[in-house]
Parts: sequence; structure tokens; C-alpha cells
Amino acid sequence: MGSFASRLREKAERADSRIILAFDPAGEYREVDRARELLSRLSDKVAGIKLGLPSLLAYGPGGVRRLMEGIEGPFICDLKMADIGYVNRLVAGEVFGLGFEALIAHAFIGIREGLGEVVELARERGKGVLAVCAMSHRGAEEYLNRHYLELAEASLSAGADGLVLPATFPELLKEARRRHPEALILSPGVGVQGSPFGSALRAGADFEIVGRALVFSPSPRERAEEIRREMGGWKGERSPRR
Ligand code: BMP
Repeated sequence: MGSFASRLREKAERADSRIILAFDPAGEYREVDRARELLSRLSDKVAGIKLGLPSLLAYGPGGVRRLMEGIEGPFICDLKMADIGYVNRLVAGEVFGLGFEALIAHAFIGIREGLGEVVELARERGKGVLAVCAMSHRGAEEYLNRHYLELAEASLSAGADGLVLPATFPELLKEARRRHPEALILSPGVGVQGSPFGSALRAGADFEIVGRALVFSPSPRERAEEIRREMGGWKGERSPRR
């Protein structure tokens, strides 16, 4: 079956894409059938699909299961988990039970009785854990982003499958990549948040997380194709090794 990272790369190569679609429903997409239509039209243009709390609350767990049914992911669940290990494990079990291939957790909770327990459960189930080490919004500079290097180091040592680092602070991406040449890095903040498509890849990310720029485009499939080309497909911005 391979690791989550290898499954993600395999789909990325097939789709020739470094886009991770962030689907956060609003408006017409609060209806699960409309959401399904959108995801089916985009799934072969993207390397993976990220859903989060907005989807879980709008559709409920059963609705999320229905949303994903028959659509190629891999699907990543972004709850930015940040509780004690015991609760994290319970939530992670539910998330993996719904069919998600990976989940996103905050690294700042620390490893012992925190992220470590999530990684352990993911290993048992053959799933992935991605650790948020810095964020893309301005307030992230006040506290979290000051610690991104320690958080990245700790997350990878604890066995996380990859890191989430912001496109809006490319210097952080560059430094994290310099220190961790082999790490899987996903980066949000391109498009509506202001960073150009392809900029995070050039700074060292493997994938760019794209939400509103695709979801609210009048022609999402055509827009995905344009963005995919701007990023240079799978082999465009990063070395083919990754
Ligand atoms: P958009 O492209 O519409 O700005 O969406 C970005 C997505 O990435 C959202 O789903 C958001 O939860 C996520 N994200 C982010 O924007 N910044 C971060 O630092 C971490 C994230 O997961």
C-alpha cells in the first residue's frame, strides 16, 4: 500500500498536478450533491482533496462519507487537531473510519501525549499525519511562526508524514526545505490569500493548497487546468525526485 506520502505522489504524477484542492463549502456548495459535482469535476486535475470542519458541520459525518464516495482523493481531513492525545486518538479514529487517508494536526501541542499519539494511531491504520508548523495569516507571526523550525524538527522526528507551511511567508518555506530536503511539504496561501500560484513550490513546497480560487471560479475545471499549467504540472517547479 505504501506510505501516505507515496500514495499522494503517485496520484500527483498521474494527475500531473501539484494542487491540493481545499474544499470549504459555502453558498450553493452547502448542498452535498452540488459539492459532489464540483469534486468529481476537479478530482483528476488535483493531487489530493482537503476537507475540514466546514464540511463536517455542513454535511455531518454521513454526508462527508457520501461526498467522498467514488471520488478519487486521496482525501485529507483538516481539523487542525490540538487536544490531548487521548482525545486526538478518538477523533483520529473517527476521521480514518470515514475514509480519510490523512489528517492535519497542530504541531504546537507537542509530541508526548499530543501529536505522538496521533502518529501512532495513523501508523496502526496505514494512514498519514501532516503537522501544521506555521500558518499563513498575519496573526501567525505573533506567536506560532516564531517556532516553526523547532516544530518542524519535532514533528518529523516524531514520525509525521509531512508539514504544512505557509506560502505567504516564503522565507519560512525556504529555510524548512533547506533543513529538511526530503520532507513532504504542503503549502496554503496561494490565490485568494495573495501569494502567486507556483511561488510556494519555488520556495520549496511539494504541493500548493488551493481553495477559493478554484471553488468559487465560474469555471473551476478550466481554472484548475490553468493553475496546474502555471505551476508547471508535476515536474514543473520541483525536482522530479520529489
Ligand atoms: P484558500 O485558498 O481559499 O485561501 O484556502 C486555504 C485553505 O488552506 C483553507 O482550507 C485553510 O483552512 C487552509 N490553511 C490556510 O489557509 N492557512 C494555514 O496556515 C493553514 C491552512 O490549513
